Amino acid sequence: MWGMIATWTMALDGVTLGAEQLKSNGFAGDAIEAAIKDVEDGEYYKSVGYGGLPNEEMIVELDAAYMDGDTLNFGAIGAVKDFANPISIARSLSANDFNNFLVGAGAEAYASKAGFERKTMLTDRAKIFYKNRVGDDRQKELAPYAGHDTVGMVALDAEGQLVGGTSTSGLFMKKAGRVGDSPIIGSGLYCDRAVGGATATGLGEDLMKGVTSFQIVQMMKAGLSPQEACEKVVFELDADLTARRGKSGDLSVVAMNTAGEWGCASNIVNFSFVVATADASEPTVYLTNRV
Ligand code: SD4
Repeated sequence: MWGMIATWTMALDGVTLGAEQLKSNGFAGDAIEAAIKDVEDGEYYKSVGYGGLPNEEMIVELDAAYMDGDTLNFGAIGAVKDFANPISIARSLSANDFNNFLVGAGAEAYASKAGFERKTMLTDRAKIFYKNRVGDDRQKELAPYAGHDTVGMVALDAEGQLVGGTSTSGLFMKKAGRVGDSPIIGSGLYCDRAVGGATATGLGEDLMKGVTSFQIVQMMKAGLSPQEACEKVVFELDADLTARRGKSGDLSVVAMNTAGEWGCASNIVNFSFVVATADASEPTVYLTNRV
């Protein structure tokens, strides 16, 4: 059995690439890196890599994480400017016993020294989005830009190895230095080879309040199916935040267990995600609606 699950329709080409590798007995970590790089290289995704929308200073700052469910090793970066493939930098940090999560200038110095490709990630198209919104957003409360599309993926390979990754430019118009849930192990991503993996997209500040991805994996460990675990964690967090604070931000999650069973849940309409499994002839895009 092998499988792969990813947030948002834009991941379809990347998942197709990753699934090809998994089908020919490739390592889940290689499938994750190839699939997320494909999304990072795409110019038209609002919250990932090249073309991702900038912060309030018109600078693209990128967050990413990689986690190996076998060793629980992880690598992560936050608020990194001008590198083509944050997921590859995160993956390389996962080989260490410490210094696994680097941010800002230190992360950039590490990536530069390690020879990762530098690239100007702000596109003309993203500048136009920025110029159209600047002025308005400085006065508004931070909110996820409508149509946000952070990528998070979990892959299970034929050997039973489970790896996950995330990559994002975070929230459009965020403050310089703001880091969301995506590189935070347990919030944006968690993988345990003995159980399964989960990843999240939405308002990082709220996803972090629920330590969302870790919770989903814990629920699966306690015996829930991936679908049950995703629904329990997302809908309980939504209800809890609404009861305590009068509102919840966008919360969307996907998960896969070590049997290749998968699940998803979202508190928004039309959250899309992509699934590839050994049983299906090709990767499929699904849409979820909260009922
Ligand atoms: C963040 N969770 O930085 C990310 C945003 C996101 O699609 O998921 N956008 O808070």
